[in-house]
Amino acid sequence: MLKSPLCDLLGIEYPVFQGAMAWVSEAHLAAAVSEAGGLGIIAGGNAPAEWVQEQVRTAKTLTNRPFGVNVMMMSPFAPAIAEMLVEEKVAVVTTGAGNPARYMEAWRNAGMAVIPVVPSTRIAQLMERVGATAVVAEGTESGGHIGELTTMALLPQVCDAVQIPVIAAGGIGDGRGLAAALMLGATGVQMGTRFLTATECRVHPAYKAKIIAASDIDTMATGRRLGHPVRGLKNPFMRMFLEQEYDSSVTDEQLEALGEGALRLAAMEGDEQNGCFMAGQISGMIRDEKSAAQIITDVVTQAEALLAGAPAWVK
Ligand code: TUI
Repeated sequence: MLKSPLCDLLGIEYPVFQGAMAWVSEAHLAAAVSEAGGLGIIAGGNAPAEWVQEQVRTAKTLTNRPFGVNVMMMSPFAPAIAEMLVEEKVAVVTTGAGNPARYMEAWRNAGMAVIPVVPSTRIAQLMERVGATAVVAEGTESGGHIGELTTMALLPQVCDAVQIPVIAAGGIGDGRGLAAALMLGATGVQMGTRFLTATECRVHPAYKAKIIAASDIDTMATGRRLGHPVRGLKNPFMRMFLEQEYDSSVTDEQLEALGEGALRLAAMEGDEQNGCFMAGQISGMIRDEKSAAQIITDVVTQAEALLAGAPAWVK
């Protein structure tokens, strides 16, 4: 049976997180993943604290197991969400797209596990210093807001740089990714794109269909000029954005404005023309929709078989 210290640390059965996805991972998906023995994570995204609180309360009615909430640090609602999470005594908080140092003391005093997502060893060490329980090292293969390093290069370097547990994210879609991540020093994995196509995920059906139809080369990153690149499926919106990005007569403010609301259009309306379908590079590996429980069972079973066969490599 596949177990890691992360399971004991968080009281979960399998070392598998469902990555937070703004406009996508709400109470039903998160609760299904936690019920299946992983860690489901509700995405705060840019939503108001009241909406996130509603999701937390719904998830509590659907599972007695631990689940998490992600705070997107660039959100104007981040301070209110941070406070609400303490009130609700959420088991795990993950953070993305910024530095959560100012909330760390309140969260840790409330007994919460705090697990920032980091794109570099420098930020991993900063998070450890300010009291993080663990970190998610996220490679550029991920969907959404990304760093520059690949998971293959980032993960062992983060593992060497900090003493706290490291969870791998980016480019992981099946048991091979889980087994490899453990070999690179991780204590678990986080998957976003794989869980976006879970049966319990309430995203627009066109979003799931686009991921299932995607091949290995069907994602691209835009927004490098703005300092926060975003990976998503190639489509008219992403091509238009890239074109504007290379046009020096377009100001950064105009470019930022172009991106606003595009993720909502993808997730809620399935708008192929104007939506930003954030997705990771493993989109090409996903062939079907299946339940969160099936995803976890398949990933864990495959990793177990690979790891059990590993002695054959050593003569
Ligand atoms: O946060 C993510 N992925 C995201 S957030 C998101 S919502 C969004 N929508 C439109 C534009 C931008 C965001 C969609 N996907 N991943 C975790 C992550 N965190 N990647 C990179 C970072 C990060 C970056 C800088 C973490 C910390 C950090 O610290 C900088 C500092 O303040 O020192």
